Formats: sequence, structure tokens, C-alpha cells
Amino acid sequence: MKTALTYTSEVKEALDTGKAVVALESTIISHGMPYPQNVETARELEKIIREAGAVPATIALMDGKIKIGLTDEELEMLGNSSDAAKASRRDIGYLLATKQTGATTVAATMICADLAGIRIFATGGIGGVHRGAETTMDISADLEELGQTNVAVVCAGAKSILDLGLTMEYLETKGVPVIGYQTDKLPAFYTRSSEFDVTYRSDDLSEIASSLHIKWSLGLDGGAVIANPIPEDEAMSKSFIDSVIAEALKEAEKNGIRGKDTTPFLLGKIKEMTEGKSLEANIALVKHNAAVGAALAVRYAEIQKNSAAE
Ligand code: PSU
Ligand code: MN
Repeated sequence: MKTALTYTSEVKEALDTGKAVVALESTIISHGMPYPQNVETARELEKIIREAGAVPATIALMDGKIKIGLTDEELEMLGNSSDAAKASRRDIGYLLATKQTGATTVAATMICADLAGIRIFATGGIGGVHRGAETTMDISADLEELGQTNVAVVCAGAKSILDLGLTMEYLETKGVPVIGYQTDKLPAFYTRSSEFDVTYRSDDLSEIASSLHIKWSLGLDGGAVIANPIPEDEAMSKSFIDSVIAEALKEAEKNGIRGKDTTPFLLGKIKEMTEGKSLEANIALVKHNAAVGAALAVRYAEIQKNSAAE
């Protein structure tokens, strides 16, 4: 076992016995949602995953360690602190060496989950190719990670703060399947669909688990996006959210927001401009992803057990 990693006893036991485990990221807690809804949501996600028969592993960097699973106090600390760094691939070594608190993005959570042997990860949305990336080169490290690290990310697609078409092209180039769970179209986070087709649609989590097992047993390294649309009654109106996003993008441009600050800035603006409605939608879709992620992890663990017995 790698010495930089520490596990809660619940997660350790689950990993040792081949039980289903679902990784959860922490940037969504520290930078994606305000306190106290962030901590409440983080706790509810863990509960949803346990109720579905899997074990949650919320991941963060603390005290020079990669924490695989957080205690309740650690969750509270992370959600209530204003100085947790947003930690992506490039940040992990430095933040561990300097013992800073790092809230892991999708990319960093994938890396840590992979180190711990966790293959299924549930979150809200992935980063992607930003609009205007042809000049800014702002492309999330999440995409690069999906191209190389063996973790499946259950999410509600990506927000249309991004260029969803270019994001799909990038994922295609990197060999990342985007599997629509009960959908033919890439979900756009707040809305159930976009104009872009997913790579495959599957309505069957056992089939998805099997596709992951086969991909990785063939040595085809890299992740997968399992795109799960926001529940119908929680989805927002497309015209409304589109106009809000357009406004938020203008604000970001006006304020000269760049680099890792762009996504949190846009999320905050959207929440402000929708008077909290976007936050409600965000919470609803993450919970849904946690439930689907747990069910997928249970199927995946069954396949692992059966193939080890063969
Ligand atoms: N999208 C969301 N909510 C989030 C994020 C993205 O709807 O909280 C976070 C995730 O942690 C994701 C990160 O990995 O932002 C991407 O940031 P960037 O675009 O800087 O790579
Ligand atoms: Mn970026």
C-alpha cells in the first residue's frame, strides 16, 4: 500500500474485501457549493451510497496525506474553510509536501481513486473545453485524465459554460467513451440534453459495468464518462439557464478571470443570478449520480468477484 494514502476503516475494509466503493470529489464541496449546503450535500451523498449497498470514499489532501474517505469532522472542516486549494493533477505533489489542504478536482480525484484501486467515481459535472479555447487554450485537466486513468466518472454531463461540442471531440480523440445512461444525448448538467450525441446509450448498468471490465482487462487505459441526466422534475428551463450562462461568461471576461478561477467564478455567478435555483438543481443531480454510481459500483464489484473466481 502506498504510504501517501490513508484510509478510513470503513473504506479500507471495503477495499480489502472487494466490496463496492464509490469515490467522491472534494472541489465540489470547497469550490462548487456554498457552506453549509456543501457539507450537508456531501453527507447526504455518502448516505445515499451506503443505502445502495456501496461504501463512499470522499477524497481530499490533508496533513501531507491523500485521504481516501473523510471523517465527519474532516468534511465539516473542508466545507467551512476558505483556504482549501483547488487541487488538480499538477498540484498534488506540492500540496502534500507543504501539508496544505487540497480539495481534489475530477482529475485529481481520479488519480487518487486509481491509486487506491477505486474504479467508480460519482460527481456533478466534469470540466471540459472552455468556450473560446481556440485562443485561451483553457481545456480542463479533467479531459487529459480521462484519457489515461482507469476510473469511470458518473456525472450529469458538463455545463454549457463549456463548449460541449469541442469537449466531445476532445474525449473522442483521447479514446474516452461517453456512455449515456438512459439517454441518447449528452446531458448539459442543468438540462437533460444537448444537441450532441453520446458515444453509446445504455439503459443497463450491468452492461456498462461489463464494458468497463472488458476495456480495462484488455489494457485499454483511460476513463469513461457515464452521463446521467438530471431528474426531469429538477431540470431547469434551457432558455433561462442559457441566458444566465451567457451573462456569467460576460462577467468573467469583464473581470479578467483566468485559469483555475474560471470554473468556480462561473458557478458562483450562476448561483447568484438564479437566486439559488441552480444550486438546488446541482444538489439534485449530484444525489442522482451518487445513487447511479453506487448501483454501478455494486455491479462492477460482482463482475470482479466472478472473474477472480474463474
Ligand atoms: N463543474 C461543476 N462543478 C464543479 C466543477 C466542475 O459543475 O464543482 C469542478 C470539478 O472539481 C472539476 C473542476 O473537476 O471544477 C474543473 O475545473 P477546471 O475547469 O479548472 O479544470
Ligand atoms: Mn481551466
